[in-house]
Amino acid sequence: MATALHNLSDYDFDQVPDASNMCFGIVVAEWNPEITGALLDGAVKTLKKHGALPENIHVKTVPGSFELIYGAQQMCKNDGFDAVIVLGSVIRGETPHFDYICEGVTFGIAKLNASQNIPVVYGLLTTNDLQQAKDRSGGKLGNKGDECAVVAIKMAKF
Ligand code: DLZ
Repeated sequence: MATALHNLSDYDFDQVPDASNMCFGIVVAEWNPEITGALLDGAVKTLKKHGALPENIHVKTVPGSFELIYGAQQMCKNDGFDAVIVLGSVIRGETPHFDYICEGVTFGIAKLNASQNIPVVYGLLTTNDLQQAKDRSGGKLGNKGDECAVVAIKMAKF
């Protein structure tokens, strides 16, 4: 699970299918906007790099990461999408709230994957501090948004 040696933006380009006929939904949380905005930039850029057309990338925002579940569920009802990506950033605070949000979102997205016909890609950064989130949203450890885009294309093909 450790990512300290793994750059989230590193992948084998040739192993990623062509996405020019694919349609994607992205749900992005407004909390920690500096982080989620960077995740979104990475995801969109990588989808386009593999051929996805701008008009086939549909982005919706939700207030916080907890709302990613509902947002993704609504997007799953649109059978025009080949995959849905959720992007959020939860940063540990002083109370146990962090644990409840992370567990809730993780469980909710897992449940969608088991119950819906569209893959839902889990792009939730769960970090101890802001620096760890920056490192994983375009910083020294790459961008989780890039990774999610690659996973979405592969799962859409699956
Ligand atoms: C309330 C809350 C807190 C404390 N922290 C975060 C966070 O770090 N990242 C995030 O995406 N959302 C946070 N939220 C908001 C919750 O996700 C949710 O929007 C509210 O609890 C309302 O349901």
